[in-house]
Amino acid sequence: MSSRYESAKEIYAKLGIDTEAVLEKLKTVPISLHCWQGDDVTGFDHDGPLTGGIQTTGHYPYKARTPEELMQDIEKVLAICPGAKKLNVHACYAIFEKGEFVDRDKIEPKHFKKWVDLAKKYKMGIDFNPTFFSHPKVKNGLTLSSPDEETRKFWIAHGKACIRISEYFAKETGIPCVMNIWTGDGFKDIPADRMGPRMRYKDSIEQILSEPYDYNMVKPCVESKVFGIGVESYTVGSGEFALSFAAEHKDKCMPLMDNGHYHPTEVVSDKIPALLCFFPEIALHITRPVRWDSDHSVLFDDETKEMAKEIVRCNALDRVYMALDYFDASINRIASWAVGLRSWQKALLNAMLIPSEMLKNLQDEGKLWELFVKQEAAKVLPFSDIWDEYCRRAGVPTECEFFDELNKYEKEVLAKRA
Ligand code: RNT
Ligand code: ZN
Repeated sequence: MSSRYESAKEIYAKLGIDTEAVLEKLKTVPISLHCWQGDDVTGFDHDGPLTGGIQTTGHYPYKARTPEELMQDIEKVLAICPGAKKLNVHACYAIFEKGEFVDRDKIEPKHFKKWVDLAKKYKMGIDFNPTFFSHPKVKNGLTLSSPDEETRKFWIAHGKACIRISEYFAKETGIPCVMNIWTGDGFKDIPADRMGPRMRYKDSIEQILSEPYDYNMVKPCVESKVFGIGVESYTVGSGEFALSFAAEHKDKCMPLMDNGHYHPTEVVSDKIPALLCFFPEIALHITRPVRWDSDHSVLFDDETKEMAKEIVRCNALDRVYMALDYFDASINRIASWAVGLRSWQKALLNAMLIPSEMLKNLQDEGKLWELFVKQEAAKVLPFSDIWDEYCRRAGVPTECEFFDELNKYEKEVLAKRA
């Protein structure tokens, strides 16, 4: 134990915070690691471009090209980040035998066995996502909300297949599987009918959720979005749509908020406690939007800290499913992945080290300028000494060692891929 940790521990103890208890708790909180940062959301079931209003930008070399390379990179990220993790897999990451192929409406658990093997190796759960984009059956930009019945049927079948695969993940790992429904359905220009696509989307999701599953183990959620690239005028799955849908089907799904999916001055940190008043559980996609839903890697920045603070002080660590969702192709992808994961872990630790009870009391007693001063004081407590200790105990690099570790992997593994 470092002397810096010892002295920081005393400082926190004076504020009523038991750093030992915090470190013990933090390491049990799972964060879902998105497989799609490693290959720019490409997957293994198609050769076409990324569609659905999302975009990766940049041409940094060494992207993972095969399941083996992607898993190798994931294992590296796991090895250099502390704490509990889950894997987050998209349906387009189905792994087929040589010469085998089935379309997305026909995928089965066996196509994801290798993901289960990886998860078991690290005692992790798996979250899942049907892939309603980057596919020839996206017709005129629409999937589950398409007026074309054949198209809609195909995508409903895909959603149902994904429920069955989610159930397989939950059974194999013994850990609930969060299955997120997001589509990029929408229009570039002003639509003539806004309600029709939403009614069809509602019906489609209801049909998907009619596939039998145990809600204790399979946790479907509906992700909303304000707009996407090329889909600027109208999004079928808007904020109001997704929230209302989840509220109406509370016994079988929950809302998912992605903090890149709102107007720039809206903050998800404020929405978390609002939703927790009504929903037993909610899900998050944690990202960093820069001017648009750019999906930059998460940083230890103000809004990230604020989101974690809300989860912790609402005492909701077991009510909020936390998943990362960003994709940066402009820098070393492992660095982007791991910095994002560590940033969210830091944000949670930071939140757990804030004397929230004391601050809450000041608010309730109306001592607002004392609160103002003490909230600022809390920001400069010796957080980094606790974080370094957490990393040391987990056997992962501390901040000072981190770059060298990434650089070594780039030289020894990634650079050989070119
Ligand atoms: C897109 C959504 C969605 C995707 C992933 C790949 O804007 O955030 O969650 O990023 O499904
Ligand atoms: Zn998302």
